[in-house]
Amino acid sequence: MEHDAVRAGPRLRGDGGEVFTMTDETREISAEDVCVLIPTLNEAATIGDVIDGFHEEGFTNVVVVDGDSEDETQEIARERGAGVIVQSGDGKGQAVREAVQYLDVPYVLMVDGDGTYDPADAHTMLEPLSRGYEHVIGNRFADMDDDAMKALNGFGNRMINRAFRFIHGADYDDILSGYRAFTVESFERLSLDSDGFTIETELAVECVKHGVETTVVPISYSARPEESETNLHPIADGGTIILALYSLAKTNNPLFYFGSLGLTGILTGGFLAFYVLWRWLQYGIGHEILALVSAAAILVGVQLLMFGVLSDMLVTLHREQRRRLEQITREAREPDDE
Ligand SMILES: Nc1nc2c(ncn2[C@@H]2O[C@H](COP(=O)(O)OP(=O)(O)O)[C@@H](O)[C@H]2O)c(=O)[nH]1
Ligand SMILES: [Mg+2]
Repeated sequence: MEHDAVRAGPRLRGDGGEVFTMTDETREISAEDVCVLIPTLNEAATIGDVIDGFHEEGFTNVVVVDGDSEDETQEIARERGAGVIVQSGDGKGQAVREAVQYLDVPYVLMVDGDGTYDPADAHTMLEPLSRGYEHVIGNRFADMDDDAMKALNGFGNRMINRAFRFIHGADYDDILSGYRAFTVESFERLSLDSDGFTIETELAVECVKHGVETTVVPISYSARPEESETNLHPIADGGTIILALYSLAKTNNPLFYFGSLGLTGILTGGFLAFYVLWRWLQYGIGHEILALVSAAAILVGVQLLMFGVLSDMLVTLHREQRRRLEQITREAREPDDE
């Protein structure tokens, strides 16, 4: 198991230490090999400066994937020399998935169009890719302006990161960060289907699941300028993100997914059983129906728990096999190493 833990980055499940299996050679990443990908929806206030910022850092290939903005976003982007794609569907997730299909470079640097991320951090973001990492997350908590995140959003973010660590067993510090650098090849290995703001969550979970070499680098994060407005609704989108975290656990950590359902059943049944027993002993009143419900809840709960244990075994075996397959593929690709 420890190799699996390795490929998924540092894990907290206690199933192995952190030993990287990457090659020692580093490859130089030139700016031409990178596409700066900016999903936008009504970002006219900031998009111009964001594009200029990346041009100044030496990135000529800047692509804006727009969700049919009602303001001047598309015109400004074209004026500043960025490529503009209009997404065919809705949501940031759909936009990013669609845009990556059109790219003909090996590396993508994805960033918000709202001016909250710093183009000067681009090189920090890309550097790990030159060492063989496949996915890089910019950690906003490393250097965040005091007013960049509302208290509620900050709290929600921390809770979500904690839940991710617990459920998916990897510590990525800031899974909801919009600043990402990745190889197109690793992106294509992930099975992504989220449309909206769950795309970052799905990226993080899929990286763990598919053993994408992932790392985190510190970046700075500032507030949106006054005249620009977020598209994110903290309560609704926060809820969707937490639900996504949980439902993605089905194939990544089934013991948690089914186990938590099972435990809920067992605890509810146990509580009912206790109540029925107490009423009968104390007052001589019998609650047949409740007793039946309690027994059913406990039975279903135990079954779900067992199902979780079995699925966990399947997932573990599957990972083991995938790791072997990957090893064989690697060895087949480098036959003259020995
Ligand atoms: N193409 C596209 N971009 C979107 C959509 N919704 C949000 N975005 C962009 O995705 C980025 C992140 O969204 P933002 O509102 O900044 O979310 P926040 O950073 O969590 O506050 C911004 O550049 C938005 O303009 C959408 O439906 N389509
Ligand atoms: Mg943003």
